[in-house]
Amino acid sequence: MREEIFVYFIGTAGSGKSTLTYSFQHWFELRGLDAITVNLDPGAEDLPYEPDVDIRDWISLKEIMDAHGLGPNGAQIVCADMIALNTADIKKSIKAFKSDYILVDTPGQIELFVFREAGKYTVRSLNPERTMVFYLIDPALAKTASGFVSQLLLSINTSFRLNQPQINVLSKTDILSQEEMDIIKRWSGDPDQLYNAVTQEEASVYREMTEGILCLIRDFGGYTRFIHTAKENFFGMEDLYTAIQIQFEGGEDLMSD
Ligand SMILES: Nc1nc2c(ncn2[C@@H]2O[C@H](COP(=O)(O)OP(=O)(O)OP(=O)(O)O)[C@@H](O)[C@H]2O)c(=O)[nH]1
Ligand SMILES: [Mg+2]
Repeated sequence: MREEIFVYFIGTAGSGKSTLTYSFQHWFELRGLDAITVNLDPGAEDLPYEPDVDIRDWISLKEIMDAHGLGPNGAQIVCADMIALNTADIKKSIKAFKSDYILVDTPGQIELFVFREAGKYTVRSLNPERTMVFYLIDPALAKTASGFVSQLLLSINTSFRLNQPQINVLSKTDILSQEEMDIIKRWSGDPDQLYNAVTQEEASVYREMTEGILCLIRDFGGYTRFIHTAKENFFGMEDLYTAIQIQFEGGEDLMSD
């Protein structure tokens, strides 16, 4: 049996991780392919899907808050570290499904998964050889050039921390006008246009810093193609799937098996 592929959706709070997890699994289902969903957010409320494996079965944010007298932020940190303590059980649960694709929805606060060691440990423990990260960029935070650059920096930070194949996804594209979309496309394809846009927005004192940051983005994949998604009509799902096939199957489509 072929080993399963882990697909992580990571991004800032509200960037659309849970919605994309739901849409992508639904897309798989409609094609007769097998994918399960894993919720790794102990504080998740009202998920748009019913997770097949749910961290909330092991860890409850409310219980941690009550037991340790913590507020939601402090409790989230304790929970994030507890995820790592439960990876063996989570892995067992996932394996029991014998599914080809494991779609992993990560905690709302990106820092809990990306900056703390627990996230890295979880990814490594589940399956570091067959892991792919889709980094979600929220268009609401990418409409200005400096906002867009900050998002790319967070994406690079995620790649630096987790060290896995990673592709940027511009989520919720339906909230952008055609003009806004065109501008973002220009920025993501042309370092000079992005540089000019940032330096026009910001005072000249930032020029040197901007140059350094844009070099970093250029050198570490910031100008690669984005996958565009939106929750209606499964927009972008085929592209996500193709990216996975290219990464792991050399472009061979598992649907043909
Ligand atoms: N217009 C539009 N709204 C979307 C789309 N995807 C998600 N949303 C909305 O954006 C909000 C956040 O979506 P979620 O999927 O919960 O985002 P998340 O990243 O899981 O959020 P947290 O887990 O809280 O960080 C919800 O109100 C969604 O309905 C989309 O493609 N288009
Ligand atoms: Mg979510």
